[in-house]
Amino acid sequence: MLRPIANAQRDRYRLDGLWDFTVDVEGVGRSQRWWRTLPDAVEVPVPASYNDLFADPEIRDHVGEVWYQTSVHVPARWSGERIVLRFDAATHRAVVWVGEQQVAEHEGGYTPFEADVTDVVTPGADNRVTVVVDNTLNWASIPPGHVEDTPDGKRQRYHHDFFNYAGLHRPVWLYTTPKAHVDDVTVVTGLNGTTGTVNYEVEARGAEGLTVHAALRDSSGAEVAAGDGASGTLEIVDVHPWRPGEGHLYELGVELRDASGTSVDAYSLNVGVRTVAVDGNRFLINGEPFYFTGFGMHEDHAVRGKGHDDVSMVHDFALLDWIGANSLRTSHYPYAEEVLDYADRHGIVVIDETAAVGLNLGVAGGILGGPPDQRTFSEDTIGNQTQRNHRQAIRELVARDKNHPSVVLWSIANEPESHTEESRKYFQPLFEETRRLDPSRPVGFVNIMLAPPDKCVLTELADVVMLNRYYGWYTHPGDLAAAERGLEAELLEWERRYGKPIVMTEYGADTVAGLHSVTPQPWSEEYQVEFLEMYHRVFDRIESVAGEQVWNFADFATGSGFARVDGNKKGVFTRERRPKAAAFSLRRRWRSEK
Ligand code: BDP
Repeated sequence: MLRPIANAQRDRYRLDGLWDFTVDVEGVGRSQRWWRTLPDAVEVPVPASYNDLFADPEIRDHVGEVWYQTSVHVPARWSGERIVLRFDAATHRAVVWVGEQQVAEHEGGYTPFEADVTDVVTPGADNRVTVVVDNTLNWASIPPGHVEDTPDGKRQRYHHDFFNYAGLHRPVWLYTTPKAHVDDVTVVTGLNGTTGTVNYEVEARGAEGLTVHAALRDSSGAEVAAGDGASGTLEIVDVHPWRPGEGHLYELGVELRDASGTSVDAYSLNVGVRTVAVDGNRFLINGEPFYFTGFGMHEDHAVRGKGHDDVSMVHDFALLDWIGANSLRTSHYPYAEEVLDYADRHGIVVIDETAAVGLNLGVAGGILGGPPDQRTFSEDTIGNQTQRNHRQAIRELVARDKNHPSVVLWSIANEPESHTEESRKYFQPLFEETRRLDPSRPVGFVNIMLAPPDKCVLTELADVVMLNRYYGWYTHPGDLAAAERGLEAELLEWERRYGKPIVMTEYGADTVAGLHSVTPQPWSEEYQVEFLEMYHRVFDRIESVAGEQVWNFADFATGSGFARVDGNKKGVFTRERRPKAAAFSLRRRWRSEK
């Protein structure tokens, strides 16, 4: 799905700002047709999570629907154009009305959706847009969860370890295209010595009789290659590749032209020419071994929750640069498209993850020990409908992110149950689907410590072994010598059995900033430093380790639990992005040695 752009043929508005907002506490909004008027509305900012805006637990912990409404003036000059309303994200599902008419419905909280509203809006007038957003997680949703009816009301339960922020987290757009328009572009790049190749494929709508022209320009605007036809290969002589640390980009412009050569529609996107491959136990970018350094992150900030904002994004990337990180994982859901654009431009490597987290009833709130009597995969829990939604989430992720050079690896789930026959049955078709959708990138999933090398039945389906391990925290807390032995033995076993690259996608220790200890004790800054250094000694002894991503970049909000003090404290930075001692130790390692 292409992002809205503005050029000679297209226009766009961002509908960000204050919208009217009502929490549907009684669940009556739909029957009372709140798309007409929202009763007792307050104002909320879009984009943002709504949970922490008000000093009100009823809003913060609401389970169910909330309503957003705004009015947008559609310019008269837009009449005759195709007009589209796009939501970059509505967490976790939404229904949209323009005026009286329902125009869109979407399941899944982290991928965009849009509606052609050409015949619904009135150009030259104000038009009412209403969205109902539902934060409920059920057994079929991605991520899954379930709602408990208690004497005190509904309670949302889930098996992942971050707060269930909800709302309109990302920009909302009203944009135009010509009626005959470019609907999708897919780009796959290659390198052959000093020549770069860009395979492109254009899908157009309403474009009978029109031809496609494609041209690549370098950063000075000079054309370096061009071709005609809805698909083709463009060659760049003396190519400047995209590579980690250097986000060199070309611009691909595609045009629909009529018989006289006039441009009817045009679309352009950034292209980084690079290759990705797995060769034995090495992860290759442009044919060269790549070692991931960096973090699993979260879209998480005080007050705005998961709301995207460029200020925080630029600052987070500045800290990644400061510390010497070359990569990140979008744990545990697709991040805002702005983040991937930024990573493209700055040469940051991305492991792109779906929101399939918590598909594991052996875990509760990120911690081992869920309800013992329930099976993860069953008709009453995670079943066929979940799998359908999961497949759809993968489709939407690949459709959205396939053209980003920064994305080098798909992660189709975080820490699912992966040691049972049922898990194999659930996941095998999803691996196949991901490869079918994008044969150009490796595919993996993130393995949990409950499924060691001799028990995991999914790793053989993956190109890369991605592991989250907590030796020295959830096992052997405070005993780093025993932790070191356990970690090394396990990694050697993964290496021996699979011969694939191993990326440690999580390792970390909760740390209270400012808590110090002469002998390194868990929760102290000194312990976090020694813990990470122990892991690094082990990684440096094992040839197949192809990357290290610390859990987590920053402290983040979670649901309530006795092991979470004001959230998860495994950040190397605090939630306000102040460094803990570990930040300096990582910086020494990543900026000098790695
Ligand atoms: C892992 C999860 C991550 C948690 C982390 C932790 O992947 O989301 O936050 O553990 O417990 O299980 O800190």
